[in-house]
Amino acid sequence: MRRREFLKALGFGAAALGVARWGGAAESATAAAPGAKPNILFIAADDLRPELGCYGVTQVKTPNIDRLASRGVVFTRAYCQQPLCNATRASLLSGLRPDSTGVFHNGTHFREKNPDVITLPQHFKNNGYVTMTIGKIFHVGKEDPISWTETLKPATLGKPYLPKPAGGYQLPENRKLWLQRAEAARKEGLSGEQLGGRLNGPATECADVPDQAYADGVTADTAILALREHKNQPFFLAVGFLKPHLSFVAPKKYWDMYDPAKLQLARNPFPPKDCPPLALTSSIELRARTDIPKDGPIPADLARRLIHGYSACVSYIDAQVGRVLAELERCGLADNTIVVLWGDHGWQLGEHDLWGKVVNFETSARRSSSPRPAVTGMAARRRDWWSLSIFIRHSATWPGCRSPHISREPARRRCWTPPTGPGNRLPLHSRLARPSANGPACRWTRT
Ligand SMILES: [Ca+2]
Repeated sequence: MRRREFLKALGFGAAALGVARWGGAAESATAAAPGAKPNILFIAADDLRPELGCYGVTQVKTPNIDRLASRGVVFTRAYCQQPLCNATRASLLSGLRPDSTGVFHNGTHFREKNPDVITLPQHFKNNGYVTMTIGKIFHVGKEDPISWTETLKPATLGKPYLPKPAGGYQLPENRKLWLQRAEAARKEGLSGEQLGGRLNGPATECADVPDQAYADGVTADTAILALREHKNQPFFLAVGFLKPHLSFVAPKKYWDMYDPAKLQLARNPFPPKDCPPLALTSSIELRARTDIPKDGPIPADLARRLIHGYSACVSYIDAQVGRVLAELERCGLADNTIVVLWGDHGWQLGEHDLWGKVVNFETSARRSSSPRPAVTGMAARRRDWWSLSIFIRHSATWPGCRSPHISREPARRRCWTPPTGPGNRLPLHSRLARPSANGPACRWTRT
């Protein structure tokens, strides 16, 4: 897609700027003033599969995201560069491929190898925006203070905090278990990945608590407060939700939205024919949970509970997205705000007998992407292929910025040279580094 086409897709054509009123049935369109700076609401969800109502999936209930998508552009063929949090987020936020960032694992900070890279929020900051972040945008522990005017402190809308979550849990028995494990790990002197591998509890939790009992409810509250405070200046507000990442913990009311007996289990719970073992994963992220067998098959009733929990978490963040969008309207900001919603990669929910990410199969590499243009009548579905870094590179041309996003792919030697496809077209590809290999997955066929 060329620059002009991308701008058109976002609703910003060369001739005129349409402005829509969020949530209203009747739309109004007005010409934007030259040089206007639309606000950016940049919402991320961790490990969110593109299995939402707006993608034609009826099993998962996401009315707020569906409503957002109905007024924007849905990318139905968006793929991550790498199905792992840190690598894909470093790629997305820098506009550079993993070959260029040098970030292939969760342990590397992208600044170590790219000290001068201009990130997307940094670009907006350099162009006169107030840039704010709350929750997980960069990978946890790999934050980038220079990108932000302000890193928001978690706050609630006057409601008291519940007891500080222990490992993200709220049920007393889960909190007790997690704290015991944490204390034991501390006495053993564990650190780093060893400590992280020990700090786990059960894979799911269904507690009858308010939204603010878990981090994402507080993140939504904090974003709402930020909208109220900064509504009179151009802003780039990044809101990073932690769910539906493991553990699948969500308030009971979101679990109650689903009848577990009606949830569809994976239709292909077996490895692909002739699949090399290197392409699979041990599902260690799930297996490390205290209530999950360390090996062997995942029983159907457990698989159903996991899918139930994942779905509840998706509906939980959908509700938080809805609360933030409602505030956007209440503050009178909806007419001049571009909303982008994205997931960092997919997740295997039993497909190919795998649970988790870190594989290159479709269900891990494909991701959610639904930028909402501030323009009337731009509901559209884009079936052409997108990768995260391409998406952000095009974002260099977003309105409100005087200069292009300056990150460029340095002339580094690629770890892997993608072959050409039909018509000498380069494929879109995801990759995943194993200790002994760097595994690419190519996609040529446009469907
Ligand atoms: Ca993730």
